[in-house]
Amino acid sequence: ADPRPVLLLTGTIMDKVVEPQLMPQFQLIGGDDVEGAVAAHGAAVRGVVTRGRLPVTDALMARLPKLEIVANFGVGYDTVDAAAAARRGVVVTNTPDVLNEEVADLTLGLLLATVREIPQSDRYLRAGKWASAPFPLGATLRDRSVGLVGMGRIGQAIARRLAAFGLPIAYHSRNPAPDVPYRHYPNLADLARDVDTLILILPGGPATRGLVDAEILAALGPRGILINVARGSVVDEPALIAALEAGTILAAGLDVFADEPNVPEALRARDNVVLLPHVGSATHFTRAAMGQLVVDNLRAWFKGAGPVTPVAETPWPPRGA
Ligand code: 8YV
Repeated sequence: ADPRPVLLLTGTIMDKVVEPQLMPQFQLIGGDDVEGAVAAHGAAVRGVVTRGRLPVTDALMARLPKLEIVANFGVGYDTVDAAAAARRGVVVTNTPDVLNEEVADLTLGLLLATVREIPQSDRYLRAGKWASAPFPLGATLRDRSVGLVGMGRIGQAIARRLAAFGLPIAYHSRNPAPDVPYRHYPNLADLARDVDTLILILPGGPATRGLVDAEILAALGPRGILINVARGSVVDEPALIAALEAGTILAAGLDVFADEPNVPEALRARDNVVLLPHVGSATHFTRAAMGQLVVDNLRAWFKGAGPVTPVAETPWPPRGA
């Protein structure tokens, strides 16, 4: 029998970085046919590698009795039931830190694109409208103050950039972040009322579902600009569309959506939104680093050295050990 540990891949992970490195050391199953692989070999699976397209639920883990580790490609692991993994003694890893600066770069790009209407200006020029009239004057960053929702590692990288832009910064998160000089708001509605620009960079999942709703958008107000580089689930998307249509807020820049890759026509048809296809970390450089961290976690785990980057729900060594 093949002594290599069996890993279940829930789809393609990163066929130029991850799979070629795993292949010599592991038996890879799944990919295009997860259901078939689980039905045939579920009892042998010791690791799951996922990119989040197929959720790693408690029900899936129940069919993998030898499961030890779920390695998530991505810092956000809202598609993995980490609490259930913890109950089962399964460690979950993600890919933190290696994408902080990349996502923060893209966030500032999306902020500038939205406030200064960069894609709209480009469309205007291409449509041949420049010769008849200059592009209409619009909003600025110069009179804005920014509220970050989430002040984790990526949030802090965004805040450093905003500080260099000379913008006032405040933030909301469940607990104040240590060593952060900005004002902390325990209540999101209060933050939304006090700023005119909100940037969402917090984890998805049940705890934050629908956090930005009609009330928060109303508090942000008619000058309001919403930037979301977190998860689509954090925003009540119909409420956002209604707010953009009614002028409750001014504009939005979105890299993430409720039902990716499906983006509501109501958003696609609007001119006061900038829409990106979830590209926050999507560069050769950073995706390679993320892929390498997935590989490093699996290699470390299966040589008995523990995970490199376990998530908060499954600390290593385990609590009480
Ligand atoms: C990836 C992300 O798009 O890291 C994350 O949380 O959202 C992205 O970097 C995704 O996880 C995998 O494709």
